[in-house]
Amino acid sequence: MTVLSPTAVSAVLDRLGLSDDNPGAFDGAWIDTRGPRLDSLNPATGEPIASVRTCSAADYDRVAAASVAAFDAWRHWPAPKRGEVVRLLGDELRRHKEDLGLLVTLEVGKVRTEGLGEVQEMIDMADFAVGLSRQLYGLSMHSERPRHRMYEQWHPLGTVGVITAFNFPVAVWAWNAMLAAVCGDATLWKPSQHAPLTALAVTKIAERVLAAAGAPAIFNLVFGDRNAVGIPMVKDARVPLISATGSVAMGKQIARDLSDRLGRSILELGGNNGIVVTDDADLDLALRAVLFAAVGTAGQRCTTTRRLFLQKGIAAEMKRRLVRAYGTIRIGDPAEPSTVMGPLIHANAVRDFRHALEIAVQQGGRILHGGKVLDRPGFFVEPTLVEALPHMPITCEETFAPILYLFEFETLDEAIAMHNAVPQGLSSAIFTLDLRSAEKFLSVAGSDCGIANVNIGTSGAEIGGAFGGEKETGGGREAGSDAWKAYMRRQTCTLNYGTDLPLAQGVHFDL
Ligand code: UN1
Repeated sequence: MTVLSPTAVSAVLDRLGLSDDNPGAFDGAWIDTRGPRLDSLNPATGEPIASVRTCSAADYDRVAAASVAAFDAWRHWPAPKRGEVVRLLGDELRRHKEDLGLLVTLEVGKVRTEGLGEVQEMIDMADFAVGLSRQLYGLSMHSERPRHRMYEQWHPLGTVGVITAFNFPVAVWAWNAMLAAVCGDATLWKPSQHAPLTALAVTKIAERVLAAAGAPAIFNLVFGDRNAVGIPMVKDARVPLISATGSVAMGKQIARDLSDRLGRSILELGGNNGIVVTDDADLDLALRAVLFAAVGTAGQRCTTTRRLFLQKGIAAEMKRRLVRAYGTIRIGDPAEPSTVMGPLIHANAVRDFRHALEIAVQQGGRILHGGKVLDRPGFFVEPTLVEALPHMPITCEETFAPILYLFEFETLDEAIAMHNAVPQGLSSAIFTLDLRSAEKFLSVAGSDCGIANVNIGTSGAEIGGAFGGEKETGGGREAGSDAWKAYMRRQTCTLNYGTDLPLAQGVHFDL
């Protein structure tokens, strides 16, 4: 059951230009692709919403060629003019925020506010990229040679292959596509198999904006599985950069394939994020942050908090509060505005949840709350708290579900060592009111993650910072700060305006 009637759902699909049977590729025109049809399911009901035709390898090839041609034209547009097109795209996304947000809820099960947040993240990225279009700065250097000038400049790179996951079905595309667009690149998007409709809807909006602006079709889409689309794209020498979000196993495969052709990558892979709570922490704040970070999005963010380290003095109290709060989480229809936690994405995710808990118990873990799959249609589970022992192997793995492992510690050094003792390195946080503890956590002897926070949780990063992580998270950085540099090629230029030819390093080459 969902609060959205079938008529309401069809109205949203209509307004976003989606039909019962949608084409799965856009290269400037919507292509009648040749791969099998795939239903997009509503994870809250298990029922199909609409279907999309997937691409064959030949379809991929055609779209990639068109994308390269679009890049060829687009790169000559001045960057601020490219920014103007991105500004129009941001405006159009604002106009469709409600419908797109609802579609995110329908297709991937995010609760309403998170579905809308996803669209807001695209809008924020558009705004950021517009400003950036006038700030693609290079440095100038003082040459060691007389009457020489040295500087660097940034040129467009090419077509960027963007592989996104179901959990941020459009925001992560925007992280890449908005930057790529102002940098003068085209994007070739392979959306998640579980979220094709939101990708189609966004591409249709982008299509209209590009056409109205007289811009080349730089936002391309290829919907299909790894064999038809993913692998050909990663191996395609026409695509100089692959930006991929997904599992560590997927990232390793991509890295291997790219190394064969020395292609570039931005990898955003698994997280296993921890929060440290010290004895002096503001426990009210810590509790609220842990709830959002561990239970929000049903535990399906790469930034989800999966491990909680509690100092001995507050551990019992925090556990009591957590168990009480977990008991009040409203699980259910994500389209219902009061729901806090929606479903997992599919049946396999439910199986992984069960499996991880079985192993956790075998390894000595004790379930304090939750652990069950809900007996209702769709893919719902209980948010779960597990008292864990240090070094339980399952706690070193990322299970994409709302399971939070609880550990205790005595000293901050011990907490940091436990925190860092996992292969992933995405996001981390400490709750403390002590300046020394906070600074230690942020210091070189502290968290080894790409993101480290004080008195806020591990998830829900703003777009203004560079997003990404270390170790098996893959090392990539997307969104804000200077992440744009990955989407351009740097050229170092030395210009001689004199009449002599002095050599660098004092070398003489006299004939
Ligand atoms: C992801 O889960 O792939 O920081 C990205 C966050 C979001 C992005 C998560 N802004 O939680």
